[in-house]
Amino acid sequence: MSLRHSTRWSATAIADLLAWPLGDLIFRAQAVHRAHFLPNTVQLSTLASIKTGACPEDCAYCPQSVRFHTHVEPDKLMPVADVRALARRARAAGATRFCMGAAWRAPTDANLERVIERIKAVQTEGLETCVTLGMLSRRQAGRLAESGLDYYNHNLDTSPEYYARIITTRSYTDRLTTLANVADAGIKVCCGGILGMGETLADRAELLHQLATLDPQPASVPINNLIRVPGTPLADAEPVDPFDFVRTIAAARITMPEAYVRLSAGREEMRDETQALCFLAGANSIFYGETLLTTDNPSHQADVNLLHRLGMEPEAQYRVAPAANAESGDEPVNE
Ligand code: SAM
Ligand code: DTB
Ligand code: SF4
Repeated sequence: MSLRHSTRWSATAIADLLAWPLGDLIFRAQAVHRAHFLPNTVQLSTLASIKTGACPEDCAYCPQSVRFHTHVEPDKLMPVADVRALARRARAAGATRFCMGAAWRAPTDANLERVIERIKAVQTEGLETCVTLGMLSRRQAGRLAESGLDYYNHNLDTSPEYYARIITTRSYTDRLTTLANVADAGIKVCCGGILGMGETLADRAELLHQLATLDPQPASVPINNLIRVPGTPLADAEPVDPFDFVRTIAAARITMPEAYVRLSAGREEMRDETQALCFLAGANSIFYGETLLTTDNPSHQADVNLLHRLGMEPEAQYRVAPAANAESGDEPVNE
C-alpha cells in the first residue's frame, strides 16, 4: 500500500472509499494517520458559548436559531472575566485549545473588538484560541489575525446540493468566501460538517470532497453527529449507522492526512466502542468538557477514563502560561 496522498480526491473516489469494507478502510486510515501523527494521542479542545441564542439564521439543526422553540435561553456576550475563568478551568483539566462560539449571522465591527478582548484573555491562560462567529469580511479576518487568533471555525456542514434543504439564509458560496478570507488572513481554518441530517452517502462524499479540495486543506476538521434537539426541524431525523459515521471519519483522515480530525458533537449518545472505532479510523481530537455550546457532552472524567482504557493520552500542553495572573492574585502557572 502506498502512503502517498492526492489532494485531488474526486467526490466519486471518496464515495468509493465510503463503500469499502470497514476493516480495509480502517487499515488504510491507520496507515495514513501513523505517517502523520502520534497514533495514540488525542488533542483536547474545550468549547464555550460566549453569546447564546436569538440567532437570525435558520440552520435546521441548530437550537440557537430564533426561529425554533428550544431549550436555549438567549444570553448576551459573556464578560471577559467569566471567559477567562472558563479557559483557566479548561487548561487545568488538560485542554490545549479553547473555542468560543457566538450565535451571530456575522459579527459587527464593535462586537469583533469585544471578542478580541476575550481572545486575549484566553491567550493569557496559555491556550490555543479558536472562535466561530459566523460570516467574516476580509478586513474582519485581518483584525482577528492581528489579535493572534490561531483558528477560525466555519463549517460547510453538508454537500452543496443538500445545503439548501438545511439553511436558506446564507449560501454555500457565502461560506466559501468566509473560509477564503480567513485563510488569506493567515488564520488556520477549522472546517467540517454534520452527519445525520438525512443526507445520502453521495452528499457525505461531496462534503469531504469540498473540504479536501480547499487550498490549503483545513488544519482542523470537526465531524459532528447531529444532536437532535427538540424544537428544531431535525429533531426526528434518522440516526446515522455508527459504522457509516466511522467510515466518514476514516475517509476524512485519508483525504486530509495532515488535519486534526475531530470526533465532535454527538459523543454523549455514542457508545464507547463507536468512539474507539473513530480513533482507530484516524480521529485525533475531541471536544472536551461537559457542555458543547448549549447541549451536553461527556464529563472530563468520562473522557479521561475512556482514553485511559484505550491506552491513549491527551496531546501535551505546549504553551507556558504567562505570569499574567496578577488580577486574580493567583500564582503564575509554570509548567
Ligand atoms: N453562528 C456561527 C456559525 O454558524 O457559523 C457559529 C456557531 S455554530 C453553532 C457552529 C457549528 O455548530 C455549526 O456550523 C454546526 O456545524 C454545529 N452545530 C450546531 N448545532 C448542531 C447540532 N445540533 N448537532 C451537531 N452540530 C451542530
Ligand atoms: C463544530 O463543528 N461543532 C461545535 C463547534 N464547531 C462550534 C458546535 C456543536 C454544537 C452542538 C449543539 C449545541 O451545543 O448547541
Ligand atoms: Fe445561528 Fe450558527 Fe446556529 Fe446557524 S449554526 S442558527 S448561524 S448559531
